[in-house]
Amino acid sequence: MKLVVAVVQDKDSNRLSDALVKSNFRATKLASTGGFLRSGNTTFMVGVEDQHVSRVLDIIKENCQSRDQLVAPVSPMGGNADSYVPYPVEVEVGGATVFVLPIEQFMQY
Ligand code: 2BA
Repeated sequence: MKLVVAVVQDKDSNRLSDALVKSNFRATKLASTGGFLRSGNTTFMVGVEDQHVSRVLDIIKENCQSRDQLVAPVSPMGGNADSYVPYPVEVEVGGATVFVLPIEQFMQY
């Protein structure tokens, strides 16, 4: 069994949830924040049998698109000045950042 952890953009999260449920995969959505943009994204945890991992990855690929995002400068007040970006920058975000981890044990009580 594997745990698929996928960080996706909020704009894709409902579509991805619907597609996973429709294909009978169980998933948990967590509200998360990107370390670089410091804006909200969504992290999916999908526990899945090994033989279904590639189907889950396909569903993620089909439902998450990459977008260019303009990042406004954020004041470092109260934060860490090391990561301060003093001018707007455009970055390409997504489609999805995916990790596949082995699961040692899976229990439901
Ligand atoms: P953020 O950390 O907010 O990053 C958003 C986008 O900013 C990234 O898109 C990338 O294009 C750019 N970016 C990130 N760090 C950068 C840096 N040090 N210098 C220049 N540009 C940088 P994605 O790569 O598609 O990542 C989307 C989100 O996925 C990330 O949001 C983060 O929440 C997650 N993520 C990406 N790589 C990860 C990793 N290795 N470990 C954990 N989470 C990761």
